[in-house]
This record gives sequence, structure tokens and C-alpha cells, in this order.
Amino acid sequence: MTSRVFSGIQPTGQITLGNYLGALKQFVALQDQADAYYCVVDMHAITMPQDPDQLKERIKDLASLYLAVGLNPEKSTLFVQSDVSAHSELGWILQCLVHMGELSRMTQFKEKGEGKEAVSAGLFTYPALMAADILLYQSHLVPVGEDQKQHLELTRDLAIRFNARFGDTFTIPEIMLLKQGARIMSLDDPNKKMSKSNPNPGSRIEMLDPPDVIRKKISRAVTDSDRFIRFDPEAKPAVSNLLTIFSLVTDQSIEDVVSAYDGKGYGDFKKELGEALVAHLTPIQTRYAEIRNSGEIERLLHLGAEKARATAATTMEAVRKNVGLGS
Ligand code: ATP
Ligand code: LTN
Repeated sequence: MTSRVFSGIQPTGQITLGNYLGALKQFVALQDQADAYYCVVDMHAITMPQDPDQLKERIKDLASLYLAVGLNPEKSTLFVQSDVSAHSELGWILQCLVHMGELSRMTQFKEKGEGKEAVSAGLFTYPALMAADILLYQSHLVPVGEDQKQHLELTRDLAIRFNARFGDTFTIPEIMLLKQGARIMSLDDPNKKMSKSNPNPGSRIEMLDPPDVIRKKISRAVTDSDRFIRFDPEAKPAVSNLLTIFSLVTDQSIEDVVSAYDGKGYGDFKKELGEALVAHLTPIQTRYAEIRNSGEIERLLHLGAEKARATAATTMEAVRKNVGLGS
């Protein structure tokens, strides 16, 4: 049996190099080996306030980027979460299974809610909706960045609990984390993950940044105090992060990159990293512009939603029956 893969990204801002290297790039690699479902998780986006017109555009932006990085709608199922109402339905049922204590321990909730006057209940119960996304498709593998590990562990616990209480219903999913790239750090602070919601745009490379902006952001990225280009995430987190990025966008091992810059300074290294990024991202940006302006995206998402709905319906039938719901 081919394995089933599921993952999702929120349409909440410009997709960063962190999202790409930690998640999107793996999505593309997996589509040849698995039956993959990739979702634009718009219902997750509204756990924080969103402007409706902007959200609509961002959904299409993100779907276009899925295609531009190489996802093929004939191989994978690409769709928007809110087009498949079973996500909300199973999300509710799982909210009735998850414990308040479990949700309180989620670090993403603590980070995103911190210092805010009003935090939505949806932001708190969000992991139940994420579990629903994954379990609806009987997913075996979930490629994500490291920040999602805790949510994946909770998803597994919920699937095990559900199966024990109501009979075998869900496949228990495995997390798929990259050894390298699972946590790309901010360019202005190597102790924080690169994030699309960081108020400082200089902290991240966005997938659609123009070449000069990419070069400038890399030239201004913080480095460590000594002058040596060495991979040591503990002692030299900033340079190690740049080495990881260099290695991933040029498909070289970190050792090869380090030896190529032996005896050279940060200046040369950053300049060439900027060029490597421009070379990697320019073709993606060209494809993105073609796709985004083609008017094809709505049709593709419509087809994707139909297929996703059919798969989700089979799971929901079993869920309703096993829980004892309905007339
Ligand atoms: P925010 O940055 O606003 O907190 P996010 O980028 O973490 O949001 P999503 O857009 O849903 O949220 O993330 C999509 C995927 O990208 C997830 O699998 C997430 O783990 C991964 N990801 C996000 N940031 C990084 C990063 N800095 N390094 C590696 N992977 C990342
Ligand atoms: N929680 C994730 C986004 C997300 C997701 C999913 C990822 C929602 N549903 C299902 C994988 C599988 C985030 O914030 N990055």
C-alpha cells in the first residue's frame, strides 16, 4: 500500500525560506513516493485576526507557491481546508476528546498568546483542528518543521485515545522531520526561529523577495564574534544557520561548504550565499508569477477539494458510527 502524506501551511503572510527548507521542499520530494495531500489551512489562520480581502488573496498566493516550488496537481492533492467541512466537524469531535491540560502545555499557544489582551478560544483549541486535518486522511507521514513536533505528538495521543475508546478508526501518524533544515533561524537573532510573523522583515528571507533584497538581508545577517567559518550550532549559531541554508540551497554537504570557505572571511561567504539564494529562488519566482496570473488556480483547488472531500467522507462515516452520532 502506498503511504499517505499530509501537511498544511497557514496563509498568514509571505512564505519564508524557513517554511520552504523545513516543509515545502520535502512536500515536493514526497509526492513521487506517496499519496500526498497538501492543504492551505485557512481555518487555522483565523485563530488570529485576519483581514478578509487579504486572506482571500493569501490563500491563492500560497496555493500558487505550492505549484511554483514543484508540486504537481496530478500527483498530489492540493486544496483549501475550509472547502472540506469535515475538518471542522472532526475538529469539534476531537475538542471533546482532548484535555484542557494538554492544550495548556502547547508552546505555540503560549508564544502566540503572550502579551495579547484578547486571545481567541480557537487559538487554544487549534491543536484539535490540526489533529483532525491529519487523521481525516488516515495519514501515515506528516512532514513539518521542528516547531510542530509537540502538535504531532498530541495528534498521535488523540488517535490512540480515540481508537482505544471507540474502536480502531484512525491510522497513527508519524512525524517526518529533516535532520537539517527543520529549524531555520532568524537572520537577526539565531536563537529564534525564522518566522513570517516577526515584525522585523530583515529577520527572514521571503520566497518572493527580489534579488537585491535577498542580497541585502544576507549581507546584514548577524554573524558570531570570531572570524572563522565553522559549523557549531552551540558556539556559533548564526554562522551555523547560514551554513545550513547554503548547504540546502546548493545541495552540498555542510563539510563541503565549510572547506570551500576555509581561510576566507564572512564577506565572501555572505556574498556567495546571497548569490546562491538568488539563483535558487529566481526560477521559483518566475513560475510563481506565471501561475498566479494564469487564473488556473481556482479550478485546480476546486478539483483538489472534491478529491479531499471524498477521502474525508469515508473517515467521517466511520467516526460518526463509532462515536454513536447522528439519526
Ligand atoms: P509563524 O512563522 O507565523 O509562526 P509558521 O511559519 O510557523 O508561522 P506555518 O506557515 O503554518 O506557520 O508553517 C508551515 C510549515 O513551515 C510548518 O511545517 C512549520 O513547522 C515550518 N516552519 C516554519 N518556520 C520554520 C523554520 N524557521 N524552519 C523550518 N521550518 C519551519
Ligand atoms: N500547525 C501548523 C500548520 C498546520 C499543519 C496541519 C501542519 C495545520 N494543520 C496539519 C501539518 C499537518 C503550523 O502552525 N505550522
